[in-house]
Amino acid sequence: MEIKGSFYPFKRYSDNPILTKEDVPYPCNTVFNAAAIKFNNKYLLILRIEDQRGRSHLTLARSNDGYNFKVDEEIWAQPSEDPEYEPYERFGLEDPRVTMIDGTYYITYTAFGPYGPRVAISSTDDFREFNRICLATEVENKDAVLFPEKINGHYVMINRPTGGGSGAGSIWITYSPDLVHWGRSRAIMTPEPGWGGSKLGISTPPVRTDCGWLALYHGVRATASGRLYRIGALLLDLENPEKIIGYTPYFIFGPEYDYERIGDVPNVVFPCGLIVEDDGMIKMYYGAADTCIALAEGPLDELMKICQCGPTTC
Ligand code: M1P
Repeated sequence: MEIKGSFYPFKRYSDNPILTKEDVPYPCNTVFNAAAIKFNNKYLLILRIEDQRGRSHLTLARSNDGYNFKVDEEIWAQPSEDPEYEPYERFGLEDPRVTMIDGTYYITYTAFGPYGPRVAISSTDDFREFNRICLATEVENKDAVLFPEKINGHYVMINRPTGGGSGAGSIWITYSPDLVHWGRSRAIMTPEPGWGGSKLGISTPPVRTDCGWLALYHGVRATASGRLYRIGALLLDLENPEKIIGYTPYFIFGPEYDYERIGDVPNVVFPCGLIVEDDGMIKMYYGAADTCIALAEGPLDELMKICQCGPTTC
């Protein structure tokens, strides 16, 4: 197979990590796995912050330049007390991702409770209100992202149900007329022996490019000393997003530095947010070792090139 471009398109920011628990203005255990978006010309991260009970909530951080963030004093979203949500969010809100659709911002997150993890969706127009829309899946499902526009009249979500059998840890796609009722679900990518052999999950919301929907995904390999989380990229057909038209069969980013190797969960890089700048550079915000947040940057065209050296191309 001919490899076009670099294996490693992302360069780490020299002052990584960009956020640690020391930057959070109240006591907590860790800050990691943040959604990212530009709002009112500012960079905004939706942080997953784990408290000292081991339960997570969401707090916003803001920046003028995408590198230096200030964390809000107040928590933005905590487990709901509404009886419809409470049993499913009791243990926390985890791993947010954000997508703008028709001017409204939609947040997908993992609602975690006694029955297990399930995907929830909320919305906001102003990043003040956090309006719960629904619990979108049953349990044992997480790593969900929404596409930034309806496709063929439907909202589209990618997520990762787990379960026994050969379907364990595969990436799935599902459709909805109203963001509440989801169906026509099918698996689009399943683990193969190698760097993502144990499970896969989508990492970042799809970005429209001329060639297809571009998204990052994570692959997990179970090793003798624990799980290793690394990142690949994939391209989905613009009209038929369940069709993979290119992907990196190798990982393009993995834990190397101490802040990625050492922490509450070692050897984890876990992006939940991508921002594509006007000059074609991508900012990838990722949780490192489930303990802090770091940033890496790379050119979009390089990422597109290496996606297209997978088994299929557009
Ligand atoms: O500890 C690594 C990651 O493990 C889970 O991710 P996944 O279910 O995709 O394997 C999540 O808890 C995630 O938050 C965490 O970073």
